[in-house]
Amino acid sequence: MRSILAIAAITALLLPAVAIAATNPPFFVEGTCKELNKQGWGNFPEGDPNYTAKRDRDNDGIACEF
Ligand SMILES: [Ca+2]
Repeated sequence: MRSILAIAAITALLLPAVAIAATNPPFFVEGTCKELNKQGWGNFPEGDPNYTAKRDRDNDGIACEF
């Protein structure tokens, strides 16, 4: 019983981190903005591994806007 509670507590602690990580990949992913947006990824700020000038056509510092 105690181990089940420990697993539940650990899961509750880790879930928000997983949700944040799933929002945008922390590494560069290949693909066009259209493809990335379709997967729910986008709005990459400058400095993000997925920010490139090519993906920021309006040059406002945010790539692949939704
Ligand atoms: Ca932009």
